[in-house]
Amino acid sequence: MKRRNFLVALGATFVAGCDAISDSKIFGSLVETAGNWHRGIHRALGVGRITMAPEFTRADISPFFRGNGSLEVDSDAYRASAANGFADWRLSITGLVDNELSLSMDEIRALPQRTQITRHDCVEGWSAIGEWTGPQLSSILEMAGVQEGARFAVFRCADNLNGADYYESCDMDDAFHPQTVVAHQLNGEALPVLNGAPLRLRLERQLGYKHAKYLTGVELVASLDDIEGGRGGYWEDRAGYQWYAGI
Ligand SMILES: Nc1nc2c(c(=O)[nH]1)N[C@H]1C(S)=C(S)[C@@H](COP(=O)(O)O)O[C@H]1N2
Ligand SMILES: [Mo]
Repeated sequence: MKRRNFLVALGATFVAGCDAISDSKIFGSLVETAGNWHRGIHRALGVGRITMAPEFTRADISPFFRGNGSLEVDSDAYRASAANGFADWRLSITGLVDNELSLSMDEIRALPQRTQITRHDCVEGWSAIGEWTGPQLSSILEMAGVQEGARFAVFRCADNLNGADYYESCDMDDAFHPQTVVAHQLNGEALPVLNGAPLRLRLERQLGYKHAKYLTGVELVASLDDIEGGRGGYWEDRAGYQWYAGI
């Protein structure tokens, strides 16, 4: 893909920050990776065009953002970490990256932040609107340096649900989408335990089960075949939920 088309595909938010890094090694590796990104039905519907999930105003925020699925992580280590304000929590970035990272909460809070008010739609039939704050996943992946051949981001979680670790995944288009955020705040407060403290993914163009809570790691891979059940997510492996859960 030509560099200009690549910029158009990424949209204005990313372009604004692009000049500074356009000659960097990181940018070069992103451009090479871009050739692999255009696959899948959602792309066929809107070639090269970035679509944004609707955003709302503070007046639209739901009075209570309910929890669903795991409502905490059932381990002494998690409870100890929570009691300590998650000061020891780390987010690892591994797999097909130039530099594996292990980020502290302070490092995550020190990155440029995005705040967005979006509607969460659960496949079970409820919705809630909340204001999420955190760094864009794209800025974290740029720091790590995406290697050629990376096609999916796998999201690792601390909770175990009915005997298996929760996990999710998305393609590189969604990983670099401007509204894909590693959130540490809900409605201006530290993320509640119920909603995935201290870190949860926001993947705004897709259904609720894609928004991994209790996030511990992001792993870039070439294929999902060898990850857990091979279908890209906890519910995809068990209940036949769609991997691309576009809203
Ligand atoms: N780690 C983890 N992430 C998860 C889940 C879970 O059980 N564990 N449930 C998913 C589902 S089905 C939904 S609808 C949302 C619920 O987010 P909430 O608890 O903030 O409402 O989280 C998603 N992410
Ligand atoms: Mo859900």
